[in-house]
Order: sequence, then structure tokens, then C-alpha cells
Amino acid sequence: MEQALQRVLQEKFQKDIKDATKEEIYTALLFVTKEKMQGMKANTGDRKLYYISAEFLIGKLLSNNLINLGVFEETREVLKKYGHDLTQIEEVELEPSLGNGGLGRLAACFLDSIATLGLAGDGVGLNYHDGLFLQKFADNKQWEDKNPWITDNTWLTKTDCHFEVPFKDFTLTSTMYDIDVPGYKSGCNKLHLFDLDSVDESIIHDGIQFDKSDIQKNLTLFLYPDDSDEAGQLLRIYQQYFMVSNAAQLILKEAQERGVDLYHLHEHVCIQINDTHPTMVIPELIRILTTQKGFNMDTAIDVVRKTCAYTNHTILAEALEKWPIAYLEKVVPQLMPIIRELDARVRRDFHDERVYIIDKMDRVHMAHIDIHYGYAVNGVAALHTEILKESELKPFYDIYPEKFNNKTNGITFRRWLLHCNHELADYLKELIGEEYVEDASQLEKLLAYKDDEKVLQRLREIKKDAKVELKNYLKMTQDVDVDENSIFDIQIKRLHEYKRQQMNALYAIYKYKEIKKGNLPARPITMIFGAKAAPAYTIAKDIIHLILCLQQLVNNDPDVNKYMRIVMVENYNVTKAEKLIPACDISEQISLASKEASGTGNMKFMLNGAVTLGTEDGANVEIHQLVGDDNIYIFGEKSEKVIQLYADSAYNSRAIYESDPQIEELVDFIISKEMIMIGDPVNLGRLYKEIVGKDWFMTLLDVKDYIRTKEQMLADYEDEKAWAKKMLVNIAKAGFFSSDRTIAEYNRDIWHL
Ligand code: H2P
Repeated sequence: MEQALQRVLQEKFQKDIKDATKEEIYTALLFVTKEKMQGMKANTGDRKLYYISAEFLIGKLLSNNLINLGVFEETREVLKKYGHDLTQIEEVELEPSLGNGGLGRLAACFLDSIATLGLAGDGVGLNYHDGLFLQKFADNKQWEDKNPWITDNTWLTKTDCHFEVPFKDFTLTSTMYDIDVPGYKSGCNKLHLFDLDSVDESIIHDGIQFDKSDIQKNLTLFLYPDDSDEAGQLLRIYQQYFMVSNAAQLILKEAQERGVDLYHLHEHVCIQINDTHPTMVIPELIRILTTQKGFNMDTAIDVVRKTCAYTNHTILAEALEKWPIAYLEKVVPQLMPIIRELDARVRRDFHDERVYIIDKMDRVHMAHIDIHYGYAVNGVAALHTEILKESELKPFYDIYPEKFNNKTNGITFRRWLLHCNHELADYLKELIGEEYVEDASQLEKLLAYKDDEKVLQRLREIKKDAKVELKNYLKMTQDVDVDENSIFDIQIKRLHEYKRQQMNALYAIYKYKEIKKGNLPARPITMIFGAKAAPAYTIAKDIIHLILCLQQLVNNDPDVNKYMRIVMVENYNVTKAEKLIPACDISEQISLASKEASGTGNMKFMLNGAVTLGTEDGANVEIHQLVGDDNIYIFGEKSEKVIQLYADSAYNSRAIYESDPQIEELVDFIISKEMIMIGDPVNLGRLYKEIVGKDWFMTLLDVKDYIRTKEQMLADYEDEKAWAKKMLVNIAKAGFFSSDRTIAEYNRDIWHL
């Protein structure tokens, strides 16, 4: 590494390592690493996977790639020798803004594990220039700005691969960019990101406004552009079709180059459809096979059905896309005859309108296409898959029980332990050896130390060091002060009412009031939030407003700020998560039971020694089973009860509010004098009304049990040894959540690579 770095620095900047700037070293490292990856062998095989996804939240890549190439330590040492610090050099890298939340981060973890397991599998997505917006706080509100991340020094490599993508009114020529995905001590795969040369960032104005109709200029500007109007929905259809038409053409081209007889495509290729955004790949493949490759309709459908598999990530109706036929006709009329044919076949075979593709309102149900015309359907945690089978997708499960299977999500330990928490990773190696890095189940060996005072002490020290690091980072980035001796209670995830950040805010109100009354906690608590709200999601933005107002109120009140602080991290992203997760004591996983398909933050926190405060939802259920009652704090109503309440329309938040003075007091505080002085009465008033009058995700149902359980946790934290033991058990039991395990299961049951 030293020689290579010297050489490149000389060539590019005529400098020695010692004298080079951070930017120059970063550029040289990028160059050397890219060179090394190009020299790696590609993962190959007779069957190849294409993982199509609207999001790949890959995070910064330098350290991750160095780790996977096995040169991380060496690079760190070389830099140290010349007076440089790798952590500072990494700051030069801009985080690719190609994802939103768990869905996109899962895709990134999966690419890492697919490559690590030596499987031939590439990602396919879009190269959004400004990705998800950049979040800024002003006036205690979220504002959106563009988030350009593509500079001259990126991991992207422009290829000479282009395809023609036909839309109703014009045809666009794509350009494919590649990012190398090196496996840990294994071969390399690719992430293919399609783009359009004519995209023009200068059309963005006033934050993230732009002309939604100018497709040639706007197509790959943003991930999830606002779709609250027709132009926005049409743009999303343009994006989706552009993604899948490119994917389909690439897949067929590569298959033919490998000499695959397309009539046997399914024997050599499988396509994983990540959520419904890539669904149109099914009719698109059928279209190309029938119009360009000489297939008849029956055979094309048969081959495509045996090639595609679908992952469902949510039961929320809003996320199960349904596109009006009229919109599809405006953008991709060539697909409509095929979609109608697919629907006709369903109607012929099944006389149940719940499973039709086209509904009475002339909308196309994308998930229905995936389920009928794919060979596998999976949920992402045991409970989620059960709910799909027993309620949400029951009519489909009754038809195709053999298609349904569960694949509990996972995370890559390379990024979420080795990279983000060196100190813990090294200590684990010291205790139980290096094997856990490649075989995560080995972490269980740690259990042998669960009563070893020295080990427990060391785990506490490591946690404390991470808290100090986070403290310094928060000071540097947001100029806020936190106390490393306080309990760090963290909720970081996309903002959504079902994830119930608003319930955590009600706890903050409770705590504030208690402290005001003189009920002082044994130890201060630092409540940390990080979340972006979709720009058109009004109530989510109101919740951010509430949290930011509480932050101002609490942190500026001298009676309170000694015992409690609130920090809302600005522009929460992967880089910030990497600092927050190692420092966490209490992991907030408080979604309404049945609504969080899995969650993956819960796994990252556990692996880094945080203790979960959660509902019996998503993968929390599996965490609970693994660590046992003593090492997790579970509260709230269970999913059966919640599903029943919805079915009977029996939930009434106003009745709870009116009959419980404690709840009434907490909710009323949202529109109290103190709050209105700080905040915007419109936003606070609207949120208040929403919680009292609707509360669709049942905050008031669980809030008291939540407060009680959190208070118990704070009290239990004071028994330092017992707490450290919980930390240890959580780390030891996290092995199951390695994405290497998840991917091995996908491969065993679905892909057969
Ligand atoms: C979603 C689900 C999570 C799940 C993740 C990956 C859509 O992520 O809600 O429960 O873990 O996919 O399967 P998110 O809410 O973070 O955007």
C-alpha cells in the first residue's frame, strides 16, 4: 500500500505522503483502491443474480473497501507513519445519497454479503445526482436542499454500455455507471447505476424545486421526487421504467454474451425485485422476449415467471404501489397490452377480485404482478411473513403457499462492527479470536465471559469511549454539548408515524415535567433523534417540529438541562449512523406492533452493545427470543391485538385522551404556552389534533407502558455490572443477524446460485 500510495501521489500531485493534503491522500487512496478492485477476480458462476432496487444506501466506501480488500490496518499504519489519520481523510469523501432508509441500506448490506459469499450477483439501480434531499434545520423546522455527491473523485466508473429506453413521446439513451463491490476476502461484483447524459442539475431552484415535466433534464435528479401531484407520479413511472428497461436489456445482453439460450434464461439468471419499484421488469422482459426475441406469449410468461422473485418490505398500503392505467398509458403504453394480458390470465384462473392486477378503479397493483408472475415471495422477518400469509396477502397465500417464505433481514458486520467500532471489534478478536468475522455465530463464544468482571468492565469502557467520540462529533458538527456520563437513548430511522417518534417525544415531555416537579433522575439522559421526513408528509414534518421545539425548550432550561438533553441530528445518514450506533445505551424500536416489517437498526445497535427498548414487532421479536427476557425491554400491545383493533375499527384515541389525565396532560403540552412561544402554532396545533382525533398508529395505546418501561430501564442502568452483562449477551446473540446468514438463506431457498 505504501508504495502504491507514493507512486500515485507522485504521479498526480508530485508530492510525498508526508506533505500531501487530506484531499490529495483521499484521491490517491481512491485511485489505488479502484486499481486493486479492478485487479480482483470477478465472482462468476453458471447462474447470475440481478438485485434490482430503487435504493442502494451504500454509505462512504473508502474504509469499507479497504476492509474488504484486507488492507485496512496496513493503510491506517502507513498513514500514521506519515502523520495522517485515516478517519480525517475519510471526511473528504461525500456520502453517496442513493437511499432513504432501511430498504436501501439492506440492499447495500446484501451486495456486500453476496460478494463476500463469492456469489455472482450484481445490483441494478439509478444514479441519482442529488439523491435523497439534504436536510437542514431552521426555525425548528426541516428544510430540504439538494444533495450533490458526484464529484470528479467518486467510486463511479463511466462505462460504454448504453441502451435505448422507449417512452411514449421519445426514446432516451442511457449510460451505465459501475461501482465495484469487493467481497471480504473474496471476489468482486458490481453495482450498475443507470443515468442519462442530459440530466441537468441547474434546473433545481429554491431548495429542491424543479420542472417535473422536463424528463430529459430531471429523470435521475432525485430519489423519490415528490409524488403528491400527477406530474410527480408520472415522473416516478418514468424513473421506474428507465431503471427496469435498462436492467432487462442488460440482463438479456449479458445472458446472450454468455451463450445462454433465452428459452432457458431461468436456469442461468435470477432477478430479485426489491419492493415494488422494479415490478415493471416483468412486463418489460415479456415485451422484449415477445417483440424482439421471437417468443410467443405463453413461453415468455413462463420463462419470466421462473426468473423473478419478489421481496415485500411493508404492509403499509401507501407503499404497495398502485399506478393508474391512465398514467401508464401516458408514459409506457407499450406495457399496457402485456399488463392487461397478465390480468386477463389471473381473472381466467381465479375468481377473486382481491387478487386481480387491475382493480375496479383502473389501477394496476404492482405487488400483484410480482406475486402472480414471480416464483418466490418473501417477507423480511418471521412476524412480518406470518402477517403477510395470514392477513395482508392471505388470498395470494391461499393460491400459492409454496411461493411464500421468510428471510429475516441482516446487516453486514464489516461495516456495522469492524468499520464503525474498531475498539469493540478488536477486543472481540482478543477474547474469542478472529473467526467471528467470517462466521458470525462464533460471537456466542462471548457468553463464556458473561460473569467475568474484567470483561464487563472493558465493555463499559469501550462504550464510554464511543460516547466521548460522539460527544466530540456532535460538538464539532452541530455545536451541541452532551454529557458522556449520561445515558444515551437513541432513535434513528426514517420519520414515519408508525415508527412513533411522536411517542418518544411524549416521553420527553413526561421527563421534562418530572424534572420540573423536582423528581430528578439518578443520572442524566441524552435523548438523540435522527430522521428525515418525506417533503410532502405534513404530519411527519410536524413531528420533527415538535422534537426541535422540545430540544430548544429542554436544553435552554437551567432547571432541566443538567438532567436531560435532546439532540436532533441534522441530515441523518449512514455516516452519522456509524458514529451514533457504537455510542448507544438504549436502542429505541418502538413501532406499533405489526407495522415495522423488520427493522435493521435494531440489529446494528444490538451488535454494538445497546439494549433494545421495543415492541413485539418486526425482528424485535426474534431479538427477544435470542437474548431472553432479561436482556431486552418489551412493552406495548401485541400485533394480534393491534390487527384486531384495526379490523373492528375499535381504536379511539380521543376516548383514551379524555379518560386519562396523565395522557391528557402530556398531549396538551404540545400546544402549551411554553411550546407555542417557541414553535409554530399551525404545526403544533395540527399535530395535537391528529393525535387526539385520529392517532392512526395508536401512540396513546402504548404510551403509558412505554414510559413505565423506559423508567425501569433507566433505573436498571444504575446496576452497572448487570447492565454490562445485558450488553454482552446482546453482542453475543447478534450473530444470527449477519447479512451473510440472510444471503446464504436467499441463495439456498430462492436463488440457487
Ligand atoms: C423498510 C421496512 C423495515 C425493513 C426494511 C428492510 C421499508 O425500511 O420498513 O422494517 O427493515 O425495509 O427490509 P424503512 O422503513 O427503514 O425504509
